[in-house]
Amino acid sequence: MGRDHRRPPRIRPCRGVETTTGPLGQGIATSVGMAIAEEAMRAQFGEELCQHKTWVIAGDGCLMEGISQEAIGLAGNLKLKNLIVLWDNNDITIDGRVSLSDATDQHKRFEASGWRVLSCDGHDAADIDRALTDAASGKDDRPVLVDCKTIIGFGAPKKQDTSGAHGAPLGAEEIAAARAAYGWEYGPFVIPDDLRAEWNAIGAQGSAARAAWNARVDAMNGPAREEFARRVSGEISEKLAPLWPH
Ligand SMILES: Cc1ncc(C[n+]2csc(CCOP(=O)(O)OP(=O)(O)O)c2C)c(N)n1
Repeated sequence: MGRDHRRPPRIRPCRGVETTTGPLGQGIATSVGMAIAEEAMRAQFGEELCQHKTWVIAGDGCLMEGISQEAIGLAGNLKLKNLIVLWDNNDITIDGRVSLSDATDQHKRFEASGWRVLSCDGHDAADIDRALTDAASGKDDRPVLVDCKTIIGFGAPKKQDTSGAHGAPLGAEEIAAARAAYGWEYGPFVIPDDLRAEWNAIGAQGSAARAAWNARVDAMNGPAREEFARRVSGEISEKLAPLWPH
């Protein structure tokens, strides 16, 4: 969540992502707000209509910003059990290794703030699946940090695990070597048909649940339905509207 610190958070930058942020620290703070909204909606409209996880991908930089502590502390205190943060723990920032500027033990920090902490190998799909299944199981009422150990620029022989892979193109030579390391034989932006079919099948897994949810929303009546629709659409309430900058 650290693309461009001059730009404000972006709403729905692509399908499946609700927000991204350039300013480090704002992403994790926004996600705590989203998880609070989920709790509030569930309390008011019930689990049949509101019961979802807030999934976050955050880098070292997001966790280094001061504001992240206020957000993490609030999430732990409020027991936001449906908040799951995947920490891209690659040990690299824009200027070099994290250890240049920070020696925080993030596991102890999150645990001290009331979070559950899990770990996985961020390059091993089966291990990621294990950790995410555990994180989503709702074993207790704490928000969850999943420490995903990763290598930035994985596969690029000279630039991997360095800040050289952070924000600049890898260059033709490194790209060719990384493709060879992965055994990836397709051209740029080509998605092979079999992989596309598998992804589409995974995407379709939730369609029955979605249709059932739509039916439950359609079955709502009266002012509750109007209020639910307004909130989901993001329209500001009459009470708040006068206070909102235009
Ligand atoms: C508040 C703020 N300060 C500074 C920056 C500039 N900046 C962009 S990326 C970055 C480092 C981010 O490191 P990390 O989150 O570890 O990302 P990775 O190197 O793993 O891609 C910095 C300092 C920013 N985006 N926001």
